[in-house]
Amino acid sequence: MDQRTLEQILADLPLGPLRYYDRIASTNDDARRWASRGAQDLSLVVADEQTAGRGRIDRRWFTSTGAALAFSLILDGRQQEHTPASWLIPRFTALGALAVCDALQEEYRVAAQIKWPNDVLVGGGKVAGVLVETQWLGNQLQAVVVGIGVNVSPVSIPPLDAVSFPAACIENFVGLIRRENDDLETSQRVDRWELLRSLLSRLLEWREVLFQDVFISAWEKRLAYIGEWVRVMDIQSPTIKQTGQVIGLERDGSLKLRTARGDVTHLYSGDVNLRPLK
Ligand code: BT5
Repeated sequence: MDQRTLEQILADLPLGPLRYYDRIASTNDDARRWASRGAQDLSLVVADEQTAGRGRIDRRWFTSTGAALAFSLILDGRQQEHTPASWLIPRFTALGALAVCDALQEEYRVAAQIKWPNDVLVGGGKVAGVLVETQWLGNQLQAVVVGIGVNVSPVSIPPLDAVSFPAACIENFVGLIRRENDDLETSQRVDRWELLRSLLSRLLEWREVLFQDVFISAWEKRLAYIGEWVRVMDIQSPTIKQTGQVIGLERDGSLKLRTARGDVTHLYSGDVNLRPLK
């Protein structure tokens, strides 16, 4: 891929300027630097390979060359002047995750779910992760950087000992799909750049209604483990903070859990990992 070709592929989307790299440390780092120098709304950083891709609390995110999507979209923070600061990270994380789910559904009929707060699962494995970071100047929000990594082909799946939750990739599911009007099962390769286009297009649509109830219900419909019991693990240490049954979302983006005693509690912090109890 090269910058000009990618610009052409994305030409029908109302994006800002694009930066394409064959290899970069982290698209989020580049996007944050760009944002701090006043990047335009919807500026986009895309890389084929990341050498220091990041997850939450600086955990490693693997992006191998030619096999995955890694990009960061810069959104102008001034549009969020009236949004409570505590809503920003959960809501924009869900924006990225929901766009991934929709694109997979629409392009490939692959059913994906959101493991609160920031993972996209297919067939129980993690195919994508979202890292949202905010850029402030004093108490003025300059930008929201939405970083998304998607595992597309099998080589994108990190080694088992490098991940704390089973990883998966899209192509392993697309081949199993029977396409409409087609008697044969097709083993179709996923075009990463078409996937990127579709994903960004869904993201732009959802952004228009990001703080409306319709967004919360779409997000809730995609939630993994609804009705199931989960362990809430501290992201820093392998300790169980609590267990509960996932019952849905609150308007502020917190996750509602019912405890064994029947009380409803809310999970606010993104610094947790959910694990099925079984
Ligand atoms: C995430 O963090 O899942 C957010 C990942 C965001 C990556 C994008 S790529 C573009 C942009 N630029 C960046 O530098 N980052 C963003 P978290 O929930 O903390 O998950 C991190 C954990 O996922 C790691 O500790 C591993 O266990 C696991 N992991 C790492 N790489 C993976 C991969 N390719 N597929 C599945 N799991 C992975």
